[in-house]
Amino acid sequence: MSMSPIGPGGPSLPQQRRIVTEIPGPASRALLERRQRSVARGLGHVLPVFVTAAGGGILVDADGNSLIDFGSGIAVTSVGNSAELVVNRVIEQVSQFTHTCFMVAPYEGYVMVCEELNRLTPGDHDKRSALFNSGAEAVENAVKIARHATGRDAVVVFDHAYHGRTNLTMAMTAKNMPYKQGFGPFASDVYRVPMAYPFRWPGGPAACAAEALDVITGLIHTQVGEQNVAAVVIEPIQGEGGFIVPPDGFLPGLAQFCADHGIVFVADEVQSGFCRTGDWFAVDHEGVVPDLVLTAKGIAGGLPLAGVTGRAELMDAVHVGGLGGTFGGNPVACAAALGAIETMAKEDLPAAARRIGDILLPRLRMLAEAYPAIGDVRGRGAMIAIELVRPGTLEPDGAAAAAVARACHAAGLLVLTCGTYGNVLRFLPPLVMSEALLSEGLSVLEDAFAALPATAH
Ligand code: PLZ
Repeated sequence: MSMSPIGPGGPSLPQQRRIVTEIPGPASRALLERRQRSVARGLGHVLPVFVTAAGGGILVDADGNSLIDFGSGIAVTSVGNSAELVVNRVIEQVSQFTHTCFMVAPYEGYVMVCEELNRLTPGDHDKRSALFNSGAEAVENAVKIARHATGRDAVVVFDHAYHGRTNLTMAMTAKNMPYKQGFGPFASDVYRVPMAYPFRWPGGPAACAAEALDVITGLIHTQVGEQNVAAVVIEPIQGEGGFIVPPDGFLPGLAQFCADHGIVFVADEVQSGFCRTGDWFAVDHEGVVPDLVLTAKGIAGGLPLAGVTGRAELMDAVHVGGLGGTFGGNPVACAAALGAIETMAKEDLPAAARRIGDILLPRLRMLAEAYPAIGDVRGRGAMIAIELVRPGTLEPDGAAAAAVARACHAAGLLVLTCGTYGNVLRFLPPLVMSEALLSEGLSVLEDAFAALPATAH
């Protein structure tokens, strides 16, 4: 097969911002009108430009605008959009066969992805994996496995957590609007405890790890009972909830508590995994070895795939036929994952993510000095955020975050917001983004702050 890029997209797309109409332009606006008449209102858009091609860290829209992508489709296209090895493997697979259903007649690609997951996830214990379609499905299945293996019901989750939009994962997700409002009743036996959130911890960041562990283990003891807890599920760096990085020592302490009480420690690495934070997995930073690791998003370069990987004795506790789904581990998605993982290893994308952090963090810290509305600069690798507040307070300023995001969008930089209070701007560039493009994106962001009304800073 030819290794030359195939489409108008892919890595050969010029890595340059180029704005030729207002954003969104007339072609996108016309499509948006069709969209309003045909697509359910419940699906929102961060930036309503209709994409026609994408490659590396650039999105091209229907009006011919080229935008810098600091979102990666919510942390998915870490290897770049339409990455060469992903495209080649997908084309090869899609022309061989598209689907059999792994539960009907298996194929090697599924096994290869599981072998890779078992090899790459933390710990050298015996592991097994199972593949699904989405992050939420991975979370659902982790809970099924943990409950089956322990014979216990309770699941412990955290303030600011995001785990998905299915019924069980809505119960596990913290934020009401827009995720849960009107969608109950929710699944039972889900218990929420505080998150170690250094910026907002009442006792201050230095006390946060120890105090949070005390509060959490105390609540579990008094309100749930350790012996009833099947799993503690945590995002090692929280994503939708605000890119909250727990203080050093917190995750190891939590993992130890779980080990002491026979609780399955589940790391939801759906957003933080696959090189995003500068390690293959965010828990690697402190050498934490979860019992189960959940992956999705970045695993397959943009195709839908998710995995649950963990201790063989937990994974294999489930009876034959107890796990599955029609499309889970689809052969095309598996081929894409193999191409994405090969790219991550070949191009050393953990190092690329660290380099991105080294470029973003100093510039953002300088920006925070100029604009006291930036209350916190945080993150690791290429999972970086700034939290906006009313200057000199902890009061969240979601309006300022929205205004900055709007100004960035108008100038051709796609940024995402997040956070329980909607006041966090997050930066998730593809890990292959060039330094020049990163730097230009930061300049657009700096201009957006300069254009904020003075009352906001
Ligand atoms: N766990 C940690 O970040 C998905 C949500 C976008 P799915 N985050 C993006 C939205 O508004 O729907 C996510 C996550 C973590 C689980 C999930 C769920 O993954 O693939 O969206 O189901």
